[in-house]
Amino acid sequence: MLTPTSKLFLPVAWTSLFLGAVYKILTGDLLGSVLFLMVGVLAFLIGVMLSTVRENEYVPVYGPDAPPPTVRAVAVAPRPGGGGWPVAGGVSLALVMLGLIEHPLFTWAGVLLAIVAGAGWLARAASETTGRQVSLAPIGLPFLGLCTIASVMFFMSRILLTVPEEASTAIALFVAVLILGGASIAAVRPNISSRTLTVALVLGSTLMVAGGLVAADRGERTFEEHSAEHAGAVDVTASGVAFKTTTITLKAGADAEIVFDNTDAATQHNIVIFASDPAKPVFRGALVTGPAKTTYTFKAPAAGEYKFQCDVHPTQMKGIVKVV
Ligand SMILES: [Cu+2]
Repeated sequence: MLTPTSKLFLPVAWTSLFLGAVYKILTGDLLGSVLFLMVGVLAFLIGVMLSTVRENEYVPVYGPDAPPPTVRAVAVAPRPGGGGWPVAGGVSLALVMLGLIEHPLFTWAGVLLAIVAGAGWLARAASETTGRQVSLAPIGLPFLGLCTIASVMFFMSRILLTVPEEASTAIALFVAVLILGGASIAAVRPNISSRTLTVALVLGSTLMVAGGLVAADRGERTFEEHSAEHAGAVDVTASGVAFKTTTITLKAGADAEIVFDNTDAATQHNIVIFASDPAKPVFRGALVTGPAKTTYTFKAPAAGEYKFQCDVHPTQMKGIVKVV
């Protein structure tokens, strides 16, 4: 016979099996459908188990002439359980599973949390059994401090590496002032309620973690620029008192790299880039006596069209620089 609780779990089981099948058909993703399957099987097992355990859900029926039930005295015992630790254990398991799908980082966070939850749970169980309080504060507080510092470093670094270079300095300063100022206020005004402090801390860390995750997802600014820079290194060859490349394309504001190959023996060439007046160049490369090769590195100017030429042979050797 079905109990009210099993009537809750069995539909959950069918629903997740159905959703798993739909998910597999729509996306073809195996891991996600396995997760749905696991939830479904778990809900099914719980539902079956609950449908056999009925004693607590149905009051036994007594006849009208039955004697009143005997009242037994019960000893009041402390409520068993691990406080919040089982919940932390569950969260750690969820993190480990999330790590399998999303990012190994979640797995490490889950393993770390599992260790903490295990230690806390054991300490709590020991206190309940022996009646003596086991304090984890001497180990727990430094550990918590280290974890906080590490996570602030990690998430803030993700944010700072993703936002534009100029904004990252401002954000770093702002956060530093915020932390220092907040800690100072909390230190000199002990009458601030712990609720206010908790709300502020939870709000701040949620913002930081959310921002860090979004930033980690978007990727690092410097990484992208580095790869673009190396892929975009421009080769310019001077041969027979002429540039073999007459159009150079650069990325605005990026670190530009021009590999200049002068093949003319005993002849000096260089590259000077300017908007209109060669006397006011945005970049002037050193003269190279051929045959020799050099690499010019400089900051590309703002977007626009520029000219380039050789200082020694300005009429024969010239071209266009497109900065996009
Ligand atoms: Cu020249």
